[in-house]
Amino acid sequence: MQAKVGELREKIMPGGRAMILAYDQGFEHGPRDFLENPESRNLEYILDIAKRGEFTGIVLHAGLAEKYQSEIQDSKVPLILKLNGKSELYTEEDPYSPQLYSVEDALTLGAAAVGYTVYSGSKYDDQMHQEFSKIVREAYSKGVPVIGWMYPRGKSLFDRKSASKTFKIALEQQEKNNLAIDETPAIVAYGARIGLELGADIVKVKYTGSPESFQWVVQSAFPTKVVMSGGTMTKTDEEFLSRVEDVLTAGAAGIAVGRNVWQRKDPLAISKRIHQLIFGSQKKA
Ligand code: FBP
Repeated sequence: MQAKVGELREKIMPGGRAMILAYDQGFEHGPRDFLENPESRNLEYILDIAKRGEFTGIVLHAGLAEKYQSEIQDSKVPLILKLNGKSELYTEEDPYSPQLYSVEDALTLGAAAVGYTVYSGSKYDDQMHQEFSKIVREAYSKGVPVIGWMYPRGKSLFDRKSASKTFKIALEQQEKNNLAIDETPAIVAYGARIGLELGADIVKVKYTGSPESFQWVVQSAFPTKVVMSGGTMTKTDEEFLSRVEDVLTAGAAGIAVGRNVWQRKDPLAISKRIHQLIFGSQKKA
């Protein structure tokens, strides 16, 4: 099974580099995310970007993966099935994102990998750590790589009530660098490390504001690979591209982003520039 995991890992991360298109926002945030570029509501439009932009994977929930199974296969863009999810409508400050589909469902849909969001720091984090670790064990027994969306958050962090030492370090970093608490290197690195400890192949984490701080995240997760999550669309293409450069400099494997690609006026243009940053030097080597 190790060989199969390696084979599929190479599919979504050729040569150790990943450029993944995230498209689970319709569930996580709702159709409001499509207002910026209304065409983005349509999976066929998104698949076309993924294919022509040479993305190494597309993240979907099971509904779309099932309805567009043949189109996804024809596109040859590897499917990454997101196994858990929650809507933004219920604004519980301690989030819990329950598992909705199984590794077996992912295999039936032809997925090359599975993904799961872990909100460490939420009062429900034990439940998510447990679900995630079971998914990892099952996925490995079936030869499927796992990506952890490692997003520490919850009331104790946001209300500044956490008594943890990590939180105290994070507060200092927040004040010094003007970052949100869940973007501080201490918190992001802890989330990434939990991903490693629970067995993830790849962890997807927030940007921490600089290549130096992101390097600590990459080092904390090693040998698990790290990809940067996108967040809301930056004002300019350059701003986003410079983040991509930063994380690559820090040793990240690449990115797994959505809105910063498909909300733009010309998603393909930015995709090509991202591709050049992630794979350009590799091809020359
Ligand atoms: P974006 O690049 O659009 O931010 O997508 C990355 C992602 O992790 C999605 O996979 C997920 O739907 C969303 O962010 C979750 O966003 P939030 O941080 O608001 O929970």
